[in-house]
Amino acid sequence: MAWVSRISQAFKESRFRLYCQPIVPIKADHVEKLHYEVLVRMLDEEGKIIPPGIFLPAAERYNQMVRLDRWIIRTLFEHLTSHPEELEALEVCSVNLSGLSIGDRNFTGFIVEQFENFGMPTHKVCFEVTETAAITNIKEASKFIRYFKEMGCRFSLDDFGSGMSSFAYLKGMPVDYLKIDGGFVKDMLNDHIDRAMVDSIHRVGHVLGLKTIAEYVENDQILALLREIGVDYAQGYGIGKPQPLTHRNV
Ligand code: G
Ligand code: G
Ligand code: MN
Ligand code: NA
Repeated sequence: MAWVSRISQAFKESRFRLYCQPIVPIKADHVEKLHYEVLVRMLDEEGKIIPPGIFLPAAERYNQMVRLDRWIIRTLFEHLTSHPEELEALEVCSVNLSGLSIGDRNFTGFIVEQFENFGMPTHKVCFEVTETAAITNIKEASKFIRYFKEMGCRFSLDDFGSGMSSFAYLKGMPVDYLKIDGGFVKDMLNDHIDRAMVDSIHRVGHVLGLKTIAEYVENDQILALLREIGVDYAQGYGIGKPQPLTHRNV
């Protein structure tokens, strides 16, 4: 079956699922509430998971990305507001937005409507925007970010260091968190260049007043190195794997 019909079929048959992966403070001197990133999965006709690296580019190509981002936000807000104990235990959840959604004329209005309809607290939502999406569409992205920051949401600049960004763009980006690209983090024990990249991105982030998050933290030695550098938060298989949102322990 062609991808365009596979994706619309998946919408019809409710075969998208929300997963979440914890983001934890590295220098925790006190217990904080939960922070996790929400990640989408698609099931095939037999219920097997199709990796996002496969279906997201297809969704993008066939104009289904904005629809999917909308589905994710609606489903997440509905889930959290109908489980008050989960919402209470939550510090903030990070939601990925595609560049296409940020550039979509009606997307801002849609999100505002979802916050209102569900009574979802704006301060419990953080939007993740990749540096590439932010910079390709810098005027729209800045406008979008300022609007929702004003409403109380937080923002992360995702995959920082892997795309077409430079530190110069960072200066004008009104975000709260800088996510250091996992590609540098996962090999930093053996690769002194990757280690220097993580260190540099972290330092510039801190000078700009941003909290830093390292992705792809796969083991305790990496975590120890990040603690030494001073990175604020860690996410990765060594901390916790993505889990279905509905089976989370709170
Ligand atoms: O979940 P993970 O395996 O593999 O995701 C791979 C890529 O897909 C990552 O870059 C991630 O940001 C992106 N991705 C995962 N979930 C979502 C989502 O809900 N929305 C968007 N826009 N991208 C997502
Ligand atoms: O681009 P984004 O940061 O949104 O992507 C998050 C993706 O990274 C998720 O798809 C998730 O499955 C994947 N991921 C999370 N932790 C690890 C890890 O420790 N190692 C690797 N290789 N991938 C990870
Ligand atoms: Mn992300
Ligand atoms: Na990322």
